[in-house]
Amino acid sequence: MSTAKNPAATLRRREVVSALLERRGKLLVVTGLGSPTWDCAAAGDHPLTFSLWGGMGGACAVGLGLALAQPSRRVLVVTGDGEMLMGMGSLATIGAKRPGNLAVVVIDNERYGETGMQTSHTGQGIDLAAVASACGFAEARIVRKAAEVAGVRAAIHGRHGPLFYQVKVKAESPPLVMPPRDGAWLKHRFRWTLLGGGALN
Ligand SMILES: Cc1ncc(C[n+]2csc(CCOP(=O)(O)OP(=O)(O)O)c2C)c(N)n1
Repeated sequence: MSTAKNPAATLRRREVVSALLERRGKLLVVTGLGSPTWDCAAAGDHPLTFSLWGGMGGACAVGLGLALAQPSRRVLVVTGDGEMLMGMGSLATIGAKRPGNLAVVVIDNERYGETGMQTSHTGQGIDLAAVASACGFAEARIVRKAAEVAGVRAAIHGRHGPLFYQVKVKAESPPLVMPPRDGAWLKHRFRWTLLGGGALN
């Protein structure tokens, strides 16, 4: 739904995600299922990316747990508006725990892209950034312009959180780029890289 308050999106999801993951350093990344996972894989497979292949609604909860367990590391959740809507209660829990090292980026195409581009709630005026703001996030806003993306990346690495960015993107389906598929292997690789080999004993 394009209105004066909600103009047609111009940002392209792959460009946004690859810019956000540029020079990511020690950043820990959790990806919401479907298209946001393909976007992150397209930016390059990485041992410190934990991809959720099917757990819809769980990305923010996993990111919160990670942020609490690893307070000296920055944690980024990259997810979709549909996935975020399913896990909306996690925003309240993040607001209650207020992890300063957690950022959430919602790639908002206003659609359930993966299952046929059905209009989601954000396409009918529901403002997830306002929900995050009401839940006490340190910063929560909608992002529409390419010029804002570098600032979001800088905030992910340095600003005291929790942070929430709802990035309005065009509804498009770029070519699938999939990360490794085995969930147990992904978890072990992540833990090994983060904690060292002893963590797997
Ligand atoms: C519990 C559950 N319900 C439904 C699905 C099917 N499903 C997979 S991806 C998806 C849509 C995700 O939409 P969104 O998070 O907005 O991502 P997009 O692909 O639009 O970027 C759905 C409904 C699922 N995997 N799990």
